Amino acid sequence: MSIRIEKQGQAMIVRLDNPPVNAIGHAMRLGLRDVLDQLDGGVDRVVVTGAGSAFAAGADAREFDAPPAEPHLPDVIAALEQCPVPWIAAINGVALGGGAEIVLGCGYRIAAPGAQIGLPEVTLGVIPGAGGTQRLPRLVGMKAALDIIPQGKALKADEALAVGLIDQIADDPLQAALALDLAIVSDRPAVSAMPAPGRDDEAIAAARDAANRKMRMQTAPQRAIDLVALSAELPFDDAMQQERAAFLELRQLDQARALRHAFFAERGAKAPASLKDVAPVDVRSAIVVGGGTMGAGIAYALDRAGIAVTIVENDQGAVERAGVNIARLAEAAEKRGLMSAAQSAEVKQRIAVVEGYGALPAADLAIEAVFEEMAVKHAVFSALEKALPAHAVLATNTSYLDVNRIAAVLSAPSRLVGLHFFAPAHIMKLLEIVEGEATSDVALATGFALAKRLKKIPVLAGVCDGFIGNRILTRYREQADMLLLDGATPWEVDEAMAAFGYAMGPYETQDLSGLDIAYANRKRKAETRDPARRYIAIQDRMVEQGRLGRKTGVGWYRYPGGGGKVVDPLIEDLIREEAHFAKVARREFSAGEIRERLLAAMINEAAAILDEGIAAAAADIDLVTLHGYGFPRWRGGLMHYADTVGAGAIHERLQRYRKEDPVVWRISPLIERLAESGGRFADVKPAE
Ligand code: T1G
Repeated sequence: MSIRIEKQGQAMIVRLDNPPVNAIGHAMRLGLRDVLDQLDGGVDRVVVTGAGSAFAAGADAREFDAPPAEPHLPDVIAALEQCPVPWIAAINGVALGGGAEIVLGCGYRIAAPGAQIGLPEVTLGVIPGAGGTQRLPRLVGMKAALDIIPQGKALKADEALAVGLIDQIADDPLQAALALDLAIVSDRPAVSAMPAPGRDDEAIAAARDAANRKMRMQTAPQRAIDLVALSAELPFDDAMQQERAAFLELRQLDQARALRHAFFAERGAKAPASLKDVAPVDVRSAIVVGGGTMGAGIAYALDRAGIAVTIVENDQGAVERAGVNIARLAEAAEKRGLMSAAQSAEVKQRIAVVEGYGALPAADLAIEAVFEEMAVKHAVFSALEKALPAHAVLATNTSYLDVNRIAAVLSAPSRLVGLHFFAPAHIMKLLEIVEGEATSDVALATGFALAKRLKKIPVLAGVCDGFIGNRILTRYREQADMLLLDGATPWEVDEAMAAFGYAMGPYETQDLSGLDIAYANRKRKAETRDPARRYIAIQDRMVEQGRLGRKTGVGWYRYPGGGGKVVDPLIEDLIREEAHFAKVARREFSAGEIRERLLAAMINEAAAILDEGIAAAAADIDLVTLHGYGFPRWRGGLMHYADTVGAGAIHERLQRYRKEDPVVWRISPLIERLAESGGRFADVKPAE
């Protein structure tokens, strides 16, 4: 029943017990109601606590697609709040969402020092639906409640004590609850009976502004603010009805469905079932070849995961530069309070940087992050194969070179796997794990085990140009450039995609990363480019004019200093000139059409990636677009969004575009099949 009951003297201990994190499902609500129904005179207190490391992770979000089943959590909490026997919360671990709302319904709240209490419902596109919007402001005041709920914050125990959310911190909250003098509890009103907070228009306005900035275009945070504000206006029971109605409405909206999808997709990102009996290499020591930005970031991430790491560079100057890069990362972490000065010094001292392969430790894993040139990669792997023990897994961080061709230089190509990190490697959670034709199960399993240790989100990718993310990005950028030639401006494109939910459009993003990277990529592919495919040379001309983006102070935009950007009429002239050479009759594009075309181009490419088996599932493509390419999280990822549009509607758009250019708009057969069958990308199974 997800509840375990234990009598100790006159106390009844109720353990919320639904491993692994005590999500509050129907069974637990029934169990709590049974406790309330069966309480007899022999009990002077009920202590509610969590089994295992969590108190409760909140309502079971897997139930949100089904009709609500009684008893509803707000009713259970109201009953425990009004229970003649006082309920005391012994908060042993995370108490989130409905877990925190149970705590708010209790008469006294004791937390362990490491506990966290919070109401993160807005991160799932809903609002606290079991009294949180009404009890929290009564307990901690309007301002503190508006700082917690609209951004889905969780407070550490000391922070919760400081705002009055809990009454006490104890090493053993259960024992403290059992020993509590009940007079303290009986003398105080239930939280719902506490005086309503005063209205605080300034705090409300500040909360709305913060939500507009940090949770732009999201519905739930604004609705949460409405409800918290209501706690100053309406009697508790009336406001509770509005809270309930809002929760039931929000949980069925696209945004909540998308955020739930993202939440569960992230937790489903694990090694494929085929590897379940494969023992990965136990990585205790690793080599990173290349101490540039990426290599240093990877080395730093490995060190933070407790792996002994040595960076290899090929001359003394590069060794020193690598040391500087590591120092920069450690000092930045120290500045942000993520580590002490002593810890920062230890990192700098612990991460070794050596010249050449002469005296490497017997590492279990090597990751190269060197120049994207096949000959350079081959030299590195030949040297690694000689220098490391035979069990060591060899990994390439290449963004787009052919992993099979890289592996061909090895006498044992099965040792090689692609580990495509995203910059900054110690922060970005996405890790594309690329399976070459020869990659062994052990090498692959080692990649997934490493992702888990680094707390990254692993996505299995097959070998193709750009794997999953960069292949989609290439189509996104190509289609955007075509819109420029045909009549749009870079700023119209950026504004259109910002209005879709991206923090930044494609052109402002390119200015950030630098136009020279894509330029080199286009040059690399020049000989194999399909002559029948329309080619846009705007960016080539920009790079050749030295307009590389922020790093040169001018790219698509001009950056006059001070961080701002301004549009640059010279770019419009350059685009018009290219259109003239291409004999293109330019026209206006609405923001809607810009969005439709760019998204259709990405979805079409993603469908091909899925159909070819480069990605194993649509949800994997969602994780890549969410965690590597800035796709708005409240849209759930590219393929989740595509399913909200529907394959049929996408197919119609592609058919229209194909009339203009049958090469660029060749329609993925998967989209044609789904349009025909009415199926969803989410249900596409990996090709056998
Ligand atoms: N519902 C269903 N399953 C959940 C869950 C939840 N709320 N939280 C976790 N799980 C599953 C998760 O999918 C995974 O499953 C396993 O538990 C371990 O999770 C009425 C409406 C608590 C900080 O938003 O933030 O309450 O992969 O890998 O890293 O007002 O889970 O093992 O099959 O994340 O230790 C509000 C969501 C809900 C908190 C633990 N609560 N959870 O992190 O483990 S809405 C939340 C988390 C609500 C009320 C409202 C984290 C965690 P599997 P995990 P973790």
